[in-house]
Amino acid sequence: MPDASLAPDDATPTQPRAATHPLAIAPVPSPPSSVDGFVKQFLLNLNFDRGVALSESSVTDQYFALAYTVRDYLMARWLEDQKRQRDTQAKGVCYLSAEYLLGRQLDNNLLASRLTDVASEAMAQCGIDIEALRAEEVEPGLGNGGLGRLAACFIDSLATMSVPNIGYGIRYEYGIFRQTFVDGQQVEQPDAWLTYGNPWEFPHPEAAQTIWFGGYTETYDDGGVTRSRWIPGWSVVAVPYNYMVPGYHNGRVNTLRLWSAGATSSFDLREFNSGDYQEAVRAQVFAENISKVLYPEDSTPQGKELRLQQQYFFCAASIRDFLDNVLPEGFDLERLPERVIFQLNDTHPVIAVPEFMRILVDERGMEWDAAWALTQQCFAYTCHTLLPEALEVWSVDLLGRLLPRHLEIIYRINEEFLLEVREKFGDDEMRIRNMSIISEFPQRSVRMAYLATVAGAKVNGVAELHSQLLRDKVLPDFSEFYPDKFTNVTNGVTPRRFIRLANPALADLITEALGAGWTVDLERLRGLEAHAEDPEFRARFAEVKAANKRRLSEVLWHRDRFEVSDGHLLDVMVKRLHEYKRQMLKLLHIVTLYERVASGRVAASDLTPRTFIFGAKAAPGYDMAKRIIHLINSVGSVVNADPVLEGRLKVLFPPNYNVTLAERVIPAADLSEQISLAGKEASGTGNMKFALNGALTIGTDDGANVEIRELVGDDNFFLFGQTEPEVEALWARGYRPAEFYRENDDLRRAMDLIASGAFSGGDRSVFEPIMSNLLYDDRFMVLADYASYIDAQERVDAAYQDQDAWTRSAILNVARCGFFSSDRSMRDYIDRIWHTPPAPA
Ligand code: 26W
Repeated sequence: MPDASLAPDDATPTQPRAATHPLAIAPVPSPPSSVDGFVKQFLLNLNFDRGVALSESSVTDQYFALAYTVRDYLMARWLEDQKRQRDTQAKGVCYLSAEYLLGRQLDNNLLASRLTDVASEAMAQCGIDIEALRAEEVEPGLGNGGLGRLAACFIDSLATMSVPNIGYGIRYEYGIFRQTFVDGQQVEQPDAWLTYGNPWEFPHPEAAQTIWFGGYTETYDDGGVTRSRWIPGWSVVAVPYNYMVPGYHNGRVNTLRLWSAGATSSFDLREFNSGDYQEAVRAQVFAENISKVLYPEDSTPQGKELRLQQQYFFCAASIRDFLDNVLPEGFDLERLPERVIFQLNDTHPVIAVPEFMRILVDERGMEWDAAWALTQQCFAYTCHTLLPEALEVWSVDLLGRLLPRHLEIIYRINEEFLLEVREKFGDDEMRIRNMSIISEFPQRSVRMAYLATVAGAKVNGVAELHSQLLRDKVLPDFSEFYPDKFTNVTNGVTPRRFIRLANPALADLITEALGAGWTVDLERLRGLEAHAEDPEFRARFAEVKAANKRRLSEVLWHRDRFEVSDGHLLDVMVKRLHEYKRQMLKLLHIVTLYERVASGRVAASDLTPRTFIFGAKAAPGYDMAKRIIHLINSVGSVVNADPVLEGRLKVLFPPNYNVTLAERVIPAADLSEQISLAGKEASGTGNMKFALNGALTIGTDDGANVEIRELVGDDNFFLFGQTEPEVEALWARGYRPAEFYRENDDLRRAMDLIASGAFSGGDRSVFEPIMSNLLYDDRFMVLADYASYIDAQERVDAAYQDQDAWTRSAILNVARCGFFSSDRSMRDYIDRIWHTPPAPA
């Protein structure tokens, strides 16, 4: 490890340059929004930035030039917004998130800036197929799943609602792994998304910051007061990369700032001077490692040192960036709560709390109590889970080694907090131990969720049920101690990406029926209720769905050589592979249908034709999840090839499910599978996307399903399974899955068929661990909900027979789900947590 008692750094500070040209007071205006203007700007970019003539240009050149052109149109607005923000000093949101699952940028930015048609026409005039350019974009997969995609929806909504916001995060060099299947088994490949460069980012190496780690602390006398200070041991630099976040049709552009890690140049210099070139390179590599790769675990944190380094790296850079560069010089810190709220997206950025305290107390000389009072106003925490194993903890050992001063600060926060607890609850040692930010077993560690709860002005869950369980089950002592701290904000999704972009045909139909305002006022979808009663509208809606299925079919053929048969019910389960989400329940349904026909108990002609689509990545170290993927693929191979089914059941598992594929799959779906064990899925957001695109949900009483069902009505939702209290009661009585197996004929046959090796070339060992898990050791009670699930699927089959009634239900789902716009989520955050007014125009 490089030693570093070097001066806090050598990166040249940027000097604000005086504006000398008359144009310097305002940004260069946007190019004219005409096809000619666009073509000209595009050719300029192609020639001057890519250095090629149109006749010689590759698709990559053309894509880059197009992206630069769209950027050019947004630039004036972006610069104006940054200036406005500096001038008005309005309160803004700093969203701290380790993940942003953005999806492709080109279409989104065209849509936001009203350039979609102009760009298509301009490309056509240049003899370019814009579709080929769209396909050229590699999506930035800087997130695992729901939490990362939620962050992307939120920053879209904030920009659209003119709320000042900076999204802070990490520019991973490698995002979520690319999934391939080899013999049905998941194989991970690195996601080298930056290979050809990224036209959407603006690197600012001159604005790099030094981030310190390690070392030790010492006390010193400060005019009679004993203070502590940190003598760090080594450092890396954090280079900001800025991304535009355009609002929809409102001329606003916010900023997403992602940090990339590099070596301080002092490293190279010192080592170079001492002649150790190899060592200099090693230091470089060591530093770059920090932002090298996104951790692909999405629920069980591994407690890896590098992950803590990532977390501190981006939090320290972001807090300092805000205090030093966003706030005006000499800003009175006492007024900070009027200027900013730091929203903690899960526990991943919670190390920002002791970092903020350290800056205020150690660097700015503020009294502890004053600094703590500020912290408790400037931070808020969102929890995204209910699984106890997903709550992050860091061992004191590791924290003390990597961030010794932060550990001291956490200890002090805890000490003072526990004193308050004693004051309120008395010396109830059991309770003190339960509430301590430091846990003692199995090793002494810091509970980051507790730290966030104590530090935050507010703590929120992400759906009504989740927030209630958070209060009652996960943090009951805390909700008693801080009765007003806990609140709910139900998740939402952006209608720009998930309706307008993903489902243009539906968007056009809605606009025709309701006018254009719904894109930013999604409750207006209510107006569709009346149209649901109009047979002609239903026919057109059904035609949109059919067209979306054909479009998906083309995509899957092109991508994976899969065929989607006409007239099939499209039954879709896309989400991370996790036992609690219960892909196995879906699979048991499929095997049941197959077994009934294969055994001759049901005629193939009696089956409702269905195509099952799965999309799911498993964490590379999660063996059970990977085995389930293998089983899905194996069942698919057998079912798809067996003539006994007469082509009436198909199982498709396109690899590498991502945002781009989601945008094609969701609009085509008839049935949305949301089948987690009640009390385990915090919210779900896929469920909202499907309902808004006119799929009906088969789901448990879990997460946001509860609210979807309340809104769409029982007649338009296929509910099954135990409720959360029923789950609790069954656990208390003792869950004996083998009894369900013994007593349910269909279930036993399905499981026996899997166990017999029918899907593994006769090998009984491959899937045995899955079967014995379900039978003896399943925390997620798959077998307990099987009968109810099969029953609900039979109701689905029956309902699907009446296509017109089904379509009516689908329309009502769209009409009644306007609540699930992320614009509404943002309003709730603003009202309940942030108290940020929209920036004045
Ligand atoms: C490796 C540590 C780790 C742990 C948890 C990484 C990432 C996570 C995330 C919290 C996983 C996640 O995406 N959670 C999902 O968040 C969504 C947005 O709130 C919810 O809709 C989902 O229910 C929740 O599972």
